[in-house]
Amino acid sequence: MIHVVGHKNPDTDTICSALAVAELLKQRKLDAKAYRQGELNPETKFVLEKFSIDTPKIIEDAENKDVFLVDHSDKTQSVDNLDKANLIGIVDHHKLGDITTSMPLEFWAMPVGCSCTVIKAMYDFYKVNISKNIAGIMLCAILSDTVLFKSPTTTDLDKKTAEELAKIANVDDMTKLAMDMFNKKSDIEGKSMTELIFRDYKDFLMNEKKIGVGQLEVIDISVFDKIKDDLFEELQKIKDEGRNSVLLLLTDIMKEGSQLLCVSDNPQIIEKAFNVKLENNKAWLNGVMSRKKQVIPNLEKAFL
Ligand SMILES: [Mn+2]
Repeated sequence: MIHVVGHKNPDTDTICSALAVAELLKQRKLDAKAYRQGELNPETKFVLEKFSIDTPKIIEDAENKDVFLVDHSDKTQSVDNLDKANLIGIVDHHKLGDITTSMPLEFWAMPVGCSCTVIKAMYDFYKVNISKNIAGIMLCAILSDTVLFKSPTTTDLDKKTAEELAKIANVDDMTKLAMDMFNKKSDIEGKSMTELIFRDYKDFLMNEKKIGVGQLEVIDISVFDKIKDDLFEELQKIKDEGRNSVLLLLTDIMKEGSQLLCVSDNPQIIEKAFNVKLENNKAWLNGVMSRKKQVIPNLEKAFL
């Protein structure tokens, strides 16, 4: 059986992509099932409930399994023992990571705003119809990853694909659906610092240094004012586990920018990466909404 799975600390795109690819593989008469690596965030829970889709089961080890990866190609974000798995395929829209294979595989990657945009192209390629509920969660993934088409990662294909999926899913107000989702992720009441930081967090290896980058997208970042000291304390703990730097982006969906919180052994490299001066380990990054397009490339260049 093919285990379809996205990255650790799963977001809406990674979960919905695993479900959509597993469904496509089944339609292609292959035995496949979606899995997840970690707990669902409140936005993803809302999306699966809305379209009546069951939560995928957890996968912890890839050894001797047939695996199809979605939404990543970096080992640090993938399942343990991936090198002992049989990698069947990858669908992604990030930078190419460090995963390699010894066998030929199906590999779909496009520089678009969402993995589900690529997956829609796969459905079209195989001439497979998308069910109403799968179309609904794929649409939500696009709205989430592109932040309702505001993220600079958004392409015309994402917009066109979202329109097509909305028609199949019978969604007549995409903006309302997106705002319902963003309200879910803006509710941080009662959440622990660990849960918040790891909700959408990725580790990267840059010049042999481990760099962690988390991101929280909310409608108004003033919700974090009262807990910033606690966030910093937790960031320091995560850094002390053997990382060179840990960054947290507090992204304001309405102001279309992010406040950067950072603890680092090399703060001057972080300043160089974003061309800013850190004040009390913080800086406002105007217009920065996308980790993959506006944050990781800058960091990789600065850490070279
Ligand atoms: Mn994605």
